[in-house]
Formats: sequence, C-alpha cells, structure tokens
Amino acid sequence: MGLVDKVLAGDVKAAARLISKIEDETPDALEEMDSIYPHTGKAYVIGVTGPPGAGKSTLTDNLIGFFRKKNMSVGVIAIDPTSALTGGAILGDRIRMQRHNTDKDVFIRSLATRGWIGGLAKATIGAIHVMDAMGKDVIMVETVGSGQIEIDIVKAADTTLVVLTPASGDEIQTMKAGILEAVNIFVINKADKDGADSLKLNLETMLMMTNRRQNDWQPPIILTEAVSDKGTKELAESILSHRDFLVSTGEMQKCRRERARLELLETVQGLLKDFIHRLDEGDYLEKLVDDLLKGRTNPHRAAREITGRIVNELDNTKNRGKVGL
Ligand SMILES: Nc1nc2c(ncn2[C@@H]2O[C@H](COP(=O)(O)OP(=O)(O)OP(=O)(O)O)[C@@H](O)[C@H]2O)c(=O)[nH]1
Ligand SMILES: [Mg+2]
Repeated sequence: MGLVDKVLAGDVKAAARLISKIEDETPDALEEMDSIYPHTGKAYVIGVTGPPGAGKSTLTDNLIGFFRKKNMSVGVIAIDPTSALTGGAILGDRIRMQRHNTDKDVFIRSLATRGWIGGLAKATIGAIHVMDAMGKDVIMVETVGSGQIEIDIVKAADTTLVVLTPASGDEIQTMKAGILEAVNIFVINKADKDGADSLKLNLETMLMMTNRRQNDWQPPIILTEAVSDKGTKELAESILSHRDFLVSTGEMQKCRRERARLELLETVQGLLKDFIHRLDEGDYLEKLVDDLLKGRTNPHRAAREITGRIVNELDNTKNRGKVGL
C-alpha cells in the first residue's frame, strides 16, 4: 500500500509521515496531496486560540473526551509559533493531552515553526487536509495568540474559540474589533479564580459594541474550569450549535468557499514569491530593492517590471517545453 492509501485507511504513522513531508516541503508531498484533496471537506475544524497558559490544551483534552463519547474521531494540531525561539510549549501540549494517547481514534500532532509564519499557516492547512482525508470527524487546531489573535488560523476554522482567563484583562484591551467579530465562542477558563464574572461583563459590553446584525451568530461567553472538566459539556454544545447555525443559514458553504479561495490565492502568492527569489538567484530582486531605496524606481513600477519578467520567463520555458513555476 502506498503512503496515501495508508493515510486514507486512517494509518496514524503514515499520516504523521505525510505531515512531516508537508512541513519540509518535499517535492513528492505535492504529488501525494493531489490524491489527498479529493477526500477532504468532511471534517469540522475548530480553532482554539488565546494567550499562553490560558488552558487551551487542557480544554482541548476535555473536548476530545466529549467528542469521543459521541463516537466522533478527533484530530488535534497543536501549533506553537514561538517554539523556534523558546523551545516551546509543545511538550506541555503533549502532556496535557496524554489521556488520549492510546485511543486510535485520536490523532495529535504538533507543528513547530521553522521559518516564516506563512510557512506555518501552509503546513497547518496541509495537516488539516491530511487529518480530514484520514476520516477525522473533528479537527481541533490549538494556537497561541496573545492580544492580536492568530487570525490566519481563524480563517482555517469553522468555529473559532478564544480562551481567556480572569487574568486576561490586558489582552482584551488590545483585541481589535475585527478579531472580536471573528471569534464565535468566548471561553473564560480558570473560572475558579477571582474576576471571571467581571471579565464576562466587560466582554459583554465590548461585544455589544461590535457590528453584529440581528440574524448573525451571537457569540456566547462560556465559563469553564478546565482542570476539573467543568463547563466542557456546555462549551461542546455551543460548538455544535454554532455548526448547526452555519449549516442551516448556508454560512458553511460561504465559509468553505472563502477558505478555498484564500488557499488558492496564498498558493499562487507562494509560487510567485519562490519564482521571484529564483530569478538570477535573488540578485534581480536585490537590485530592484536597491533602486527602490535610491529612489530610482517605485514599488508599483518595480512590481510591473517583475511581473513582466515573469511573463517572459514563462514564455521562454514554455518554448523550451518546461514548466516554469
Ligand atoms: N486554576 C486553574 N488552572 C487551570 C485551569 N485550566 C488549566 N489550568 C492550568 O493552567 C496551566 C496551563 O494549562 P494549558 O492547558 O497547558 O494551557 P495552554 O493555553 O495550552 O498553554 P500554552 O499551550 O503553553 O499556551 C496548567 O498548569 C493547567 O493545569 C483552570 O480551570 N483553573
Ligand atoms: Mg497548550
């Protein structure tokens, strides 16, 4: 059996191997993904974001428990954008979700950044596709986001939760209105600590000021104590009712269409960037940057020059019978 067939049959090791290939951007990963795509689009994707240490992994673990009781299979992608600098919290994530280690219907995978943030977003979307094709019913993506929540991940999810704690006052102050609008469910975890109720009031006031229309989804604020599994059922049920809302209003179709468009455009952008960097081994770009700095050109003119060059190169490679991009 080939790697893809194994993934489609739900083989965890094969899936892990394919995800590593996506992270490393190996050329055969692209080919394998060709056979993965037709099997995607069935899983429900939940984004879990919030400041460091808010309890995201503990909550995710509780949610795994809830979904497993409903006999749903679960995939988890734990992302740590800071891991390149700090060594990361990934170990913590693993420990927090250890309870489900031996369950063959739970697949947990960590992703670490190796370079720029765009690369991580790409690998995350790839990993979501792999878990989706494996047949996971629910995929949770945990990512750290403080203040400025990781909006890229929000775009990849059907339901986005933000996990706050009574100590999150500052994070809330710096939250942008656009982020408040993108979040579907607010969780105030560590409700055993002082200040959960006043945080809830604060959030309610902020939410009243966002531009939601009457028929829009009204994000609930759910209090949880993840360490003692309190509030898990209420949280899971509000995730499921958000899903029902998306399906019954036709928003789900719109969301997925938007996501497919974004993925397409981002892939085109990535290909173009790679292509530009390959032109004269990057000197071409550097020379244009010099010209920009010295005022000999402007970004618009330089961009037109680059796109002209790309068209030329493509014509040349086509004539030589090669594929350029
Ligand atoms: N008091 C209290 N502590 C909690 C609660 N939920 C989680 N914690 C603790 O908070 C700490 C961080 O929990 P995690 O689940 O690792 O938090 P996280 O958001 O995944 O953390 P990072 O992935 O490192 O950003 C752990 O020591 C948990 O035991 C809670 O409801 N109450
Ligand atoms: Mg965590």
